[in-house]
Amino acid sequence: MICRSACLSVALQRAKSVEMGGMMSYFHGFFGERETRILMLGLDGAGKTTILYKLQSGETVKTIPTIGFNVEQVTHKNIKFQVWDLGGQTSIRPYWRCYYQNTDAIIYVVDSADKDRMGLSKKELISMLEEEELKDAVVMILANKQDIPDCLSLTDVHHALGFDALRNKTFQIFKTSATSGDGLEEAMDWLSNALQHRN
Ligand code: G3D
Ligand code: MG
Repeated sequence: MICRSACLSVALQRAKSVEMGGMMSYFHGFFGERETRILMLGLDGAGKTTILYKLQSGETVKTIPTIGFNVEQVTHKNIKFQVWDLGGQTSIRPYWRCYYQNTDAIIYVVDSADKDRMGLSKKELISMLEEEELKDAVVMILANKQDIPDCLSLTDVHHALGFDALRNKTFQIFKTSATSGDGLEEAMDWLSNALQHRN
């Protein structure tokens, strides 16, 4: 019931997509008529919204107010990006499943400087990857905020998240700084290639 109303909200928003260009053009055309669906997830404050704005070129990101949580969404031609915060809200998890179906890729964003919540970020990543609907999705992890002094290195972030949940996945981890944009192009390049070769 809860899930159905959240899904309805997505359906209603579908007509109001936002045009964007920039790095999204990486993905265009690979799937022909089929929509490419990418979820960007991570704890609040990890840098997801900043990345979303960097990826597209100056257009407004649409926030869909759904009971319980907000989903940011941008759609460019046949590529749909959906973004929301993970972390501790077990009561609203049923909503999330509405957005999992037909997901091609997950971008999981980690604040490399938030050492205190690295364990929580790992826990959320593991629970998400256990979802049946996401089992075939390509996974890209962004160790973000690499510009902050004393942040965890790429290797340290990888260790902190653990390797078990990512076994048997098409997976890669990149270091990024969303504010400067450093590392984003390389990461998106890998993702578009991984998606292309998967089909
Ligand atoms: P979220 O959408 O995952 O919740 P946001 O995260 O994109 O809103 O980012 C949270 C804060 O972190 C923002 O700062 C943003 O500017 C900052 N941030 C995002 N990415 C980076 C990065 O790579 N380096 C640094 N130094 N900061 C980053 P404010 O001050 O607006 O809360
Ligand atoms: Mg945000």
